[in-house]
Amino acid sequence: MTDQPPASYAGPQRVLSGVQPSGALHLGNYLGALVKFARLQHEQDTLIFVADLHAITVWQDPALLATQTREITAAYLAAGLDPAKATIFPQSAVTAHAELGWIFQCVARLGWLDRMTQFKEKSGKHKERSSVGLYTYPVLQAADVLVYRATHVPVGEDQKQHLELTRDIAAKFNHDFNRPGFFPLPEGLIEGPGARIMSLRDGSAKMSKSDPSDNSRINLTDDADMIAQKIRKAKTDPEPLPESLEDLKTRPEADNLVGIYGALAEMTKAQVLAEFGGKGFGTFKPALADLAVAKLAPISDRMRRLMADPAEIDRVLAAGAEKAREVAAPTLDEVKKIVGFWR
Ligand code: AQP
Repeated sequence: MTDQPPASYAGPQRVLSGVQPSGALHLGNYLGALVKFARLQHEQDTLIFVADLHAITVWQDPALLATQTREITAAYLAAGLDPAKATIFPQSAVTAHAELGWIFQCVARLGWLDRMTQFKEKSGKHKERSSVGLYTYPVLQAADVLVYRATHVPVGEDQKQHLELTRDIAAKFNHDFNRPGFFPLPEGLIEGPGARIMSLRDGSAKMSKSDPSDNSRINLTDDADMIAQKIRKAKTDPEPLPESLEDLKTRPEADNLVGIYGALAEMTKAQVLAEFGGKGFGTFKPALADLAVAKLAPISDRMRRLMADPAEIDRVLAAGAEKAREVAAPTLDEVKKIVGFWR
């Protein structure tokens, strides 16, 4: 009897995610991604990278990119990632991402990429002038995940569609090369109170690094005064906070601030409303500002201290890259064999 490969992925469970070094991190990145990374490292084998290959899909000043990579690493460490538990590394230091990325470009279909809403948002009116990389970046993202055969991907809600694409690519590869179960179909770890933090200036737009208004976001590097000022200026309506979740749904800005309070205090929105329902923003905003400062100030302090010792950050990244290369190599080797490349 010949050995049949298992019909579904039967390998180890593994967590993989990353953040682009494309600007200062904000509260959305922290709650939607970093908090989850720090929790998951205690539960599963966890790899977290700094997505510098993704960052250059839009222009990055070469004189700043390495420093920005160290800054993201400092944010990871300040948010509680421990290099003894999680593998932390720069994406560009593991060439297997790009190699598998190319193979996946030949697996993914143009029609799949045409449906990606993030490209439409990011390229805006200047599609023809966007880099090809910006268009194909979800394919590289599939390679980021699958080169480690990661089974779980903690991300914010904006990445849901890209994760679906990763699953489609994995399934098509497994099918086309008749290797059922070779790649896992990874699951997103998206749910949670910080999955979609919205802009402080517009409750219908997500908080984003590239929003031209700095008042739209709370940066992890903002000091206490700045955080309080941004929350004071946050767009709201004149009504007091509602008593029920139902009434909150029709008030996007209030909903966002209640969600932020809940995520920072580890409370549900219902619990926040039980405390603040019926009270005006004159009461709620100062309470939110105090909470945000109490939670974020220690993180920015730690980031500053870590950034004062870039050599230590480089040691973390170099050691992480070596470990990541070791994990990725056997999968890439096997893929090359499966595809039929000369060896
Ligand atoms: N507003 C958000 N709420 C919750 N999670 C968010 N994330 C981003 N914005 C929010 C999550 O943060 C992780 C890292 O994101 P990224 O830097 O790799 O890319 P991004 O999603 O493009 O982040 P930005 O801040 O919005 O950058 P720009 O402005 O460049 O587009 C991801 O897990 C993301 O889901």
